[in-house]
Amino acid sequence: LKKHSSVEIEAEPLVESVAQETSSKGSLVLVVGDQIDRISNLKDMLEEHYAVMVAANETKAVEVFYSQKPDYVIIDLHRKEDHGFNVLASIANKARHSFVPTLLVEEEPHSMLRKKAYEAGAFDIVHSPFENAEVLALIQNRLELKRLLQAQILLDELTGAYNRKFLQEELQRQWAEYERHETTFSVALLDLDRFKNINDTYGHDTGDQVLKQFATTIMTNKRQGDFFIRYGGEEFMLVMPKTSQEQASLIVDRLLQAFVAQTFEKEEATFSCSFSSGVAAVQDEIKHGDELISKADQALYMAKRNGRNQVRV
Ligand code: GH3
Ligand code: MG
Ligand code: MG
Ligand code: MG
Repeated sequence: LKKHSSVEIEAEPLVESVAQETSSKGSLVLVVGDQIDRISNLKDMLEEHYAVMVAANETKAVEVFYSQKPDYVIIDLHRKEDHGFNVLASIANKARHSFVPTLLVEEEPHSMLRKKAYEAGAFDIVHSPFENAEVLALIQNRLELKRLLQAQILLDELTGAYNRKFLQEELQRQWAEYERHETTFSVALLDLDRFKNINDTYGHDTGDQVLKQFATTIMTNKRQGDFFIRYGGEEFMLVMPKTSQEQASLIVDRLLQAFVAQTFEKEEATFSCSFSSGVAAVQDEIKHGDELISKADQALYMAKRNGRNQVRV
């Protein structure tokens, strides 16, 4: 007998929403300053927890900031205040918009300098010499906030899947990777079957619960490193790096089996749900991410026409 998991719609929360792992490479901290002893103290302290890059002058600092996209920036003002403030001025806007906190290390505390620094966009200021543990805790707090804010703008609220903003960014990353190394990647569109019926029969709330459970099923069963995105109402996408069309179609088929094996219970009724999927991989004739999605969409259309509950390439 095949084991079926069953989901009580009226019962308390379903499975807790599953967070998708982001790339776990840890945070990158950029340290700006030219006083060797002070910088090496900072570097030693940080390197136990983060990847660290050092920029000794203004030009280098700005260049590294825009090319390496650090998660956190520390500017050691030392006595050359102007350099520090110039760096801050050059990065402040971009840093704010990508939630990158900036920390100034100052040598002589005076409030006008601190006021100027905050106005220029600095998040925090510490006075040197400082307690390593305290500054590390400060950085950790700020990085945690950055992570939460970023999650907020890239995740779909209902399902916890990534949103389309994330999709755009990820497709660009995958495309760049493909052009550089010719590593193929695949996308799949997943569209719930006859979902309107579920809403019409059991109500919108139940429809929402099914969407959540669908997302949870995909996120717990997908491979680590694949990205699951809410593309539209009841339409989702899986981006599979370094994956051929054949592999991708097998993976999605496995996800489909996992999903259809589940039953939902609403009051006296028991029902299950399926999805249809169209898979496409990058190939020479595809010149743009949109073309790839449109190819997957055509395959999805065929899957629907052919009776639903299936994966097509
Ligand atoms: P098909 O198999 O052809 O895809 O049929 P379908 O009924 O799934 O497709 P259709 O496009 O006709 O209907 C999709 C429905 O999904 C209509 C819309 O109200 C519903 N829907 C979209 N987003 C949400 C949502 O967030 N919550 C709920 N409950 N329903 C949603
Ligand atoms: Mg439809
Ligand atoms: Mg549908
Ligand atoms: Mg649809």
